[in-house]
Amino acid sequence: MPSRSSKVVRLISTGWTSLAKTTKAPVELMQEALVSATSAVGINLSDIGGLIAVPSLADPHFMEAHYVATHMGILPAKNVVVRTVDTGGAGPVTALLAAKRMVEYEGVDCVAVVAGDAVRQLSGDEFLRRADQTCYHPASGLPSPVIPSGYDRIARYQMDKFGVTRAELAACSAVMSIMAAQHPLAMTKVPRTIEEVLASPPVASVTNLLECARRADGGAALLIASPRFLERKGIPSSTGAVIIGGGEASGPLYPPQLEDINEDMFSCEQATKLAYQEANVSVRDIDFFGLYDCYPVCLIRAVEAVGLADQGQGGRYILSKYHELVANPEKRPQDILPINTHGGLLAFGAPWEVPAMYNIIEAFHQITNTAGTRQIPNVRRALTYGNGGIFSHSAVAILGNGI
Ligand code: MLC
Repeated sequence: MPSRSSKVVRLISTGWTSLAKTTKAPVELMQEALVSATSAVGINLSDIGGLIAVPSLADPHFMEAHYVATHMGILPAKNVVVRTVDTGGAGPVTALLAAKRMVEYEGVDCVAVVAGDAVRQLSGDEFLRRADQTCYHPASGLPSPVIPSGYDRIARYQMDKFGVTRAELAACSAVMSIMAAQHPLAMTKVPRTIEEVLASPPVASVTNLLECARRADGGAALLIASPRFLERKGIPSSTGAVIIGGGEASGPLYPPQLEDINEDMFSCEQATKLAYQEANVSVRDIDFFGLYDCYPVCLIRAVEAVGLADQGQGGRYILSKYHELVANPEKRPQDILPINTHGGLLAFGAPWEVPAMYNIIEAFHQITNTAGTRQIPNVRRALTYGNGGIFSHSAVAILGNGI
């Protein structure tokens, strides 16, 4: 474990906007979230020495971070460095780890990470036109909608190779809806059943509408700082969570044909292994998991990668948790399943590349004991995972309470 030395880097504050459909531009959502994060710890935008932004789909810009920093008046300024990170939906976690390195090795004392998008603002056709382009390649053989079709291919691989069932896939959405129903900001207010998920309109061969990441608008921000910054600003040194380790790995932008898929294309296992190594922890040390769940197979593979279930058993694990949740309505969901207490992409809401921010923010709330009715008792360490493209990038960060 890291000592309380000058090398300790903390996630000191988080901020976010509502996920309701808005007419605001992504950059405005980012600014709203960032101002909420800075005011929570009594600092100003001028205190920020570094900014990392992830690009939006609704209003993309050349050098997104420079655009955002200029729009917000963070630039021009001396000694401010900004960077755009593009690892798809893994972006926020990649950015969190990059911010840690900026503090550790580049002498930046306070770094902001921002993400925002407004994909609900786009018409369905326009959203698909843009989304289809992101993971498209003529050799992929993926029909529109390209992203759901890509995940569908992986779901079929998982069914063929490991015997994952249709009910196990649907259970992921049902379980996430049970979690979301207890979060005031979540888009999904009412839990759904496996039967309802299976009865929703088909989008691809083994993927229905309620098994797709839920399109949303929204912005989110993180503040990462050194102990020196906290001291200078008179902020208590134990504020927030310590970033204790992380790992990343990559896969292809689009999956091979079904018959050619093998385990080589996946990257979450390697990213998690590296993160556990750097943080010097194992699955038994993690009290909360913020796992990417844009489609059920992503969640199923994630519970296996982090070690909550053996390889090929992730679907069974989630289905058994669904039955346990339904059979025990008097129990708090987080006492049955310490995963995505906010409801994830499938049920909380998914503004394109923003959602891994929510995994991090929920981990922050759990670690700082501010998760309200969703609080898991005594959270000492939390794991957050972001996935980009169609299993094309995995970033895993482990946070701790510093004790
Ligand atoms: C959709 N709806 C949901 C839902 N998904 N409701 C509950 N839970 C969900 N998970 C609702 C919508 O709110 C809407 O209701 C209605 O269903 C129709 O949805 P739509 O999106 O307006 O429909 P349509 O235009 O027909 O498009 C359907 C779709 C699209 C499946 C093609 O929604 C889609 O592509 N979704 C996936 C988005 C996605 O892939 N995101 C990136 C994930 S990959 P109402 O009442 O509002 O009409 C990733 C990695 C990365 O995260 O790098 O990005």
